[in-house]
Amino acid sequence: MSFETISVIGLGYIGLPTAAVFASRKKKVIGVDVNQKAVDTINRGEIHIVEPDLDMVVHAAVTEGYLKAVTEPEPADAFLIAVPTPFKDDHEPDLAYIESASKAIAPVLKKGDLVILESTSPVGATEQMAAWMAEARPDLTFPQTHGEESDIRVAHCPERVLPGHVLRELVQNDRVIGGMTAKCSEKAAALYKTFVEGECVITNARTAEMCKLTENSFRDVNIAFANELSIICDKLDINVWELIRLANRHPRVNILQPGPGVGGHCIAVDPWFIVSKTPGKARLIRTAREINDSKPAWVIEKVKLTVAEFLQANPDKTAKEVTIGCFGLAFKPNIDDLRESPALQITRKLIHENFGAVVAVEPNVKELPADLAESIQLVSLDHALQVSDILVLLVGHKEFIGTLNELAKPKKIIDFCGIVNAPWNRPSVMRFR
Ligand code: SAJ
Repeated sequence: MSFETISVIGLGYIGLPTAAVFASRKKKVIGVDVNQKAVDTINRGEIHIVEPDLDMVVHAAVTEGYLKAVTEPEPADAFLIAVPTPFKDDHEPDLAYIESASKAIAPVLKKGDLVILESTSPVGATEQMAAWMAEARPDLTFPQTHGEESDIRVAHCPERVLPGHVLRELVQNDRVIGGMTAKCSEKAAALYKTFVEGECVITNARTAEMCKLTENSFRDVNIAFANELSIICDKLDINVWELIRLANRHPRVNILQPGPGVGGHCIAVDPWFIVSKTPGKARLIRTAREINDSKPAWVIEKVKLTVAEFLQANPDKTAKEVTIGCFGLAFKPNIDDLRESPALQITRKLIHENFGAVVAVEPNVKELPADLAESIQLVSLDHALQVSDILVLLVGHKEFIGTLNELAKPKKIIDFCGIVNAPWNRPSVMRFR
């Protein structure tokens, strides 16, 4: 099975690295994106997203002629769809991007082509995608009606890479291959073996869809457990990080870390895809979402309580004279991604409380996007330490660990991410398991 030309639809955090890795294996890759600016950037050999080393790989792929970006699909032997799958206001999955991507490639499909859905999707989305393509191309046959005899092969192969480690994980992680038929799986596995060094494990499309949702829900439930423990421990005057560290010494206990909430584009979204399909059954999964989503509000209450305590201890001051320093704005440690970030959400809300000033430190960004720059004052670590009366520690960036313990000693500190309350964390050993 040879794939001369591979098309990747959606050149975002998953699509672009995937396109670049295929191109680095000397495959002709056509990247498709509706965003003309992103297309132009890529065709200049540059990137519009932040991911370590991706710039070099894309630059090489474009200059050697293996990767080009376009806004309209062109014929190819395999199509990988890596578009966003957000949820709507009621937490129902929004498949509009998959619908428009599958309808956009339908006119260029030909007998023998393979279409893979990589976007994280609710169970049944791959069948739905195949139905949209079949409707647009009645002259071709699809697996849902023609099984192993179909002209077009369709599979779901969810991406599972961790932002910040995408290029390594794309190659090394095992890959779940969920074909709509056995031949669909076989063809999809052959495609991924172009670069995947992990195992390509074959299943059906529905199980593959559920598998990805299960992985992220498992992490969400585990973090919710840690977050619930942190609220309980706060009441009982116990250091939750020490507690978890001790409990994790048990050979069959492995609790994740509490924080100011769960952010990012995956873990806070995907569990809802299970809940929306089986609302009465997914009780634990829903509760975990609710616990994690309510953590920022709890953090804000704790800050307000601390300000009240501070004012009691400093009766000469008023709330208007209190400066709050927020440490970290990104959605998790050591990245520059501010989207869907609980730390950012908390900082924004604190600005609207009646305090004197709120300053923020985020060592991973040089300047804030325009809409944030108006409301949040971004300052250096030293400056924040100098001017803040209360230090609100929101993200365990490596720049804060160790340094903050020492420098911040005389200040009032509220630690929501284990920077000072888990002194065994050092940059060298700090990692998210
Ligand atoms: N978080 C905690 N405590 C922890 C670990 C994480 O509060 O112990 C928080 C982080 O601060 C962050 C959020 O959870 O706000 C999510 O971060 P993450 O590192 O757990 O996950 P993501 O969203 O960057 O990537 C996840 C990964 N999924 C799993 O680890 C099961 C990744 O492999 C997936 O490919 C990705 O979702 C995705 O695209 O679905």
